Amino acid sequence: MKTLLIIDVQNDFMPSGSLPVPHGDQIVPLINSIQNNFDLVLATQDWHPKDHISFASNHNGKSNFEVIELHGQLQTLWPDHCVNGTLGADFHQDLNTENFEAIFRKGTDKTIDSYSAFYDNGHLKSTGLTGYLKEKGVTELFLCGLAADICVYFSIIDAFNEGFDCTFIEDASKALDNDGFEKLKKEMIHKGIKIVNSESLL
Ligand code: VGL
Ligand code: ZN
Repeated sequence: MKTLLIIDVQNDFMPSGSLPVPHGDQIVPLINSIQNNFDLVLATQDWHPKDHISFASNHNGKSNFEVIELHGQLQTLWPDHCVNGTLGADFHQDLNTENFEAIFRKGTDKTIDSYSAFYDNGHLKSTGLTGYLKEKGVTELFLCGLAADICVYFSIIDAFNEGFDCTFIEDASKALDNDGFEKLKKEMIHKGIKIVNSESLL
C-alpha cells in the first residue's frame, strides 16, 4: 500500500500567509500531479486554538520567532497561524483534496505544540496516525509539504521510528530555513530515509 502523506499545505504557510514558507505555493501543482500514483492519499492540517501556547501573541512581551523554554523543551514562538476554522487554516485553494481518504489535525491542544503528524512535541499524545496506517496495511510512506524543516521533518523521523519505509519528496516540500534544512537532510539520509523528486513518482 503505497501511501502519500501531505503535510500542512495550508494558506498561512503560503507566501501571502501569516507564517510564510518561501515558495510554498510552488509545491501545489507537483503534489497534484503525483496523487494518482498512490494507493492511499492522506493529509494533515496544523489546527490551533486562538490561545495556542506556540503563538508569541499569547506570551506577554515576547516577539515572533523568539525561543522560550516550555515543558523542559525549547519552543519557538510563532506568529498566529492556522487558527482552527479560519481561512489561513484551509488548504491552498488549488490543492486537489478529492483523493484525501483522511485528514489528521494536529496542534489542537492549546498547551503543547505538535510538529509531527504522529505525536505532540513532548511525544506524550498520539494523533492515532500510526494505528490508522497499520490497520490499513501501509508499509511504504512518502512525505511532502510544509515546512520541510519543521512539520515534514518531524513527521518523517517519527514515521521512520514507527517502522515505516520512508521517502521524502524533496521538490514537493519547501523549508522555512534552507541552510538548516541541509543538515536535517543529511540526518535523514544517514538514518535510511530515501529522498526523491516528484518526477520519479510519475
Ligand atoms: C509548522 C511552525 C509552526 C509547520 C507548524 O507546518 O511546519 N511550523 N506550526
Ligand atoms: Zn503550528
